[in-house]
Amino acid sequence: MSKPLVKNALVLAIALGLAACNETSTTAVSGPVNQTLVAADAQQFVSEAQAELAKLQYPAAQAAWVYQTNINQDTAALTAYLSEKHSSLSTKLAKQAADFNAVEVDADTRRKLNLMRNGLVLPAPADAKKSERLAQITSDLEGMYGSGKYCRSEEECLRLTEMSNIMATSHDPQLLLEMWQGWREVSVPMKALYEEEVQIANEGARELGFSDISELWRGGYDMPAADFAAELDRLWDQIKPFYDALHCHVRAKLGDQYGTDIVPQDKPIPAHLLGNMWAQSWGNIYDLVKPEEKLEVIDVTQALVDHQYDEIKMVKQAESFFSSLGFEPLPATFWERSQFQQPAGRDVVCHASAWDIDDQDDLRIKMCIQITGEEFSVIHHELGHNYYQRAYKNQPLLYRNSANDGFHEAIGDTVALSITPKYLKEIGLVDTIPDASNDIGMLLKLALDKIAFVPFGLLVDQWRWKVFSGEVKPQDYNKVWWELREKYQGVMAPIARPDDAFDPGAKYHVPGNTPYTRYFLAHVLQFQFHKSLCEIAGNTDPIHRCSIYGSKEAGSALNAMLQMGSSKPWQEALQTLTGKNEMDASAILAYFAPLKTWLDEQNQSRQCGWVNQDITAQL
Ligand code: X8Z
Ligand code: ZN
Repeated sequence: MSKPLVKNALVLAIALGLAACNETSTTAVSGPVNQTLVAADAQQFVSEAQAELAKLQYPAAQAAWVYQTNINQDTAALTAYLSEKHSSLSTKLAKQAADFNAVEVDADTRRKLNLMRNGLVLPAPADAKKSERLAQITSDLEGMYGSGKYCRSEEECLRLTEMSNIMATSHDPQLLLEMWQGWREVSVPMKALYEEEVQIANEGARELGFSDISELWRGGYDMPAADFAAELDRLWDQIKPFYDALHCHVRAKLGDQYGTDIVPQDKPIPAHLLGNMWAQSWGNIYDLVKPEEKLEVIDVTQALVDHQYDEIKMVKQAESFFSSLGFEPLPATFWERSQFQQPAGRDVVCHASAWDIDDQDDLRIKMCIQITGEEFSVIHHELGHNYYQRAYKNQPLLYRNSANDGFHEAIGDTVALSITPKYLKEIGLVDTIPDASNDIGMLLKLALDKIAFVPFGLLVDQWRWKVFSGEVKPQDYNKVWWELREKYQGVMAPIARPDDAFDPGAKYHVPGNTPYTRYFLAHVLQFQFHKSLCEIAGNTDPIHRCSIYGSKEAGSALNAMLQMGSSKPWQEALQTLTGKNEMDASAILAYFAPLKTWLDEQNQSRQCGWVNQDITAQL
């Protein structure tokens, strides 16, 4: 997770982003010339800044941990206090870094100065009152999400974990609608706070010379912000035809299941029927959309239950995958300090995250693990963060981060792509490996998670960037959210939304202020990584059957990239592992290619695409 998301010191106030420009030379950046400063001053500034940040970062991380694993007014006050201190220090240093804009410095120092300036998520304004208010709101929103409940009656209140389980397993449209609506009551009171938060953080961004926070968020990718936006469009254009084919098939099958009154065949799909609270990944409805012919597809949830896996055993199993690649086992403190289960009697933020409290060995995950195949993958996802954090721990503080934030999100997922039938047999979770005639089932199940996610991964920040820039005003927050959901995902609200609804706030990363484009990138990158690692491992199977389990060669190639941290532009890190310096969706498309052929056959006589108020998408 990051902000787990991924939590480490820097990450508390500084995102997992990178410098805005790809600095490879020693030329000075433009800006007011300060005659008195020289390169040695810049180096000294960077080194002192890192030391100052380190001093505050660890207590701030500890306070955030205590808060998120025990939400109450005292822990809220402690985390707000320390995060304000850390955040105002980070912003002060970011401003000072700009003093060196016109000073000729070596490329390494320039990169660190850029990271200092561009790495903030919500910059604090210089005004102490505003800075304190920002920290307060940030912690309040986190707490509101973490402690959120929907009460069906005076006696029965449900938490997100329970509601998500119902969304994943029920096929009762009334019950699904109730859960869907109920969880969105939690975010109604967030709206005013969110508005205020955006306003204050925008002030902080302007003090740093950015037009608003969106410019900051888009600036962390070693390329101009406008080029990055174009990169996103390019990648989405590559994937969209596949997504449209999947959407068409799923809508038709849901029409069969629920009737075309509930699932009209020319409109977006109602958001409560896709097996997930946010309709972001659809693997849980595999049984409703699977091929007619009887195919053998491994049910990992069932296998875990049959083999009496508990939370710890699932994490141990995931750790042993990384060990098989040559990574050192996790430290004893990981097992002592992590939160694996939802504790009784107190509120916690259940949304999964990975933490690096001291930037050295105090690695932890925080989850409320469910015994399901889906959560088994999430555990690998989180451990991917932890192994990344450990791999770059010897870098200078400003480089203790991923190449770009998509890389951090992609590592654990890459490893999880190797949870193949062959691997499951090897570790004794299943007895037989289904033969290749069953592959369409396996590919469909995975595509329901991976391909279905892509437009959601894109739209969350498309919405936020418009909100931050002021293009979308508070009165239109919810309306534009649903316009984007319809445009990108072809998913619609199942019922008219009330005027005071703030549906984006029902997704963790909005009140949690975690940038989301990282997951879109991760879904592209993980297939690029998987392909390269499989080649390195000498795989000869079709790519969707490749597991890198046990390959020390693949592990060491992966580690070579991880240990670079953010010391080099991400293009170089990508090149190190894949030999290419561009993000490219052809790997994900190649992985699922046989499924595309199958989907196109299924859709032959179907009317695909969707129409809504503003947007017509025709296939
Ligand atoms: O938030 C996460 C991780 C933690 S970084 C569990 N993910 C996104 C989400 O849940 O919305 C992973 C995939 C997308
Ligand atoms: Zn993550």
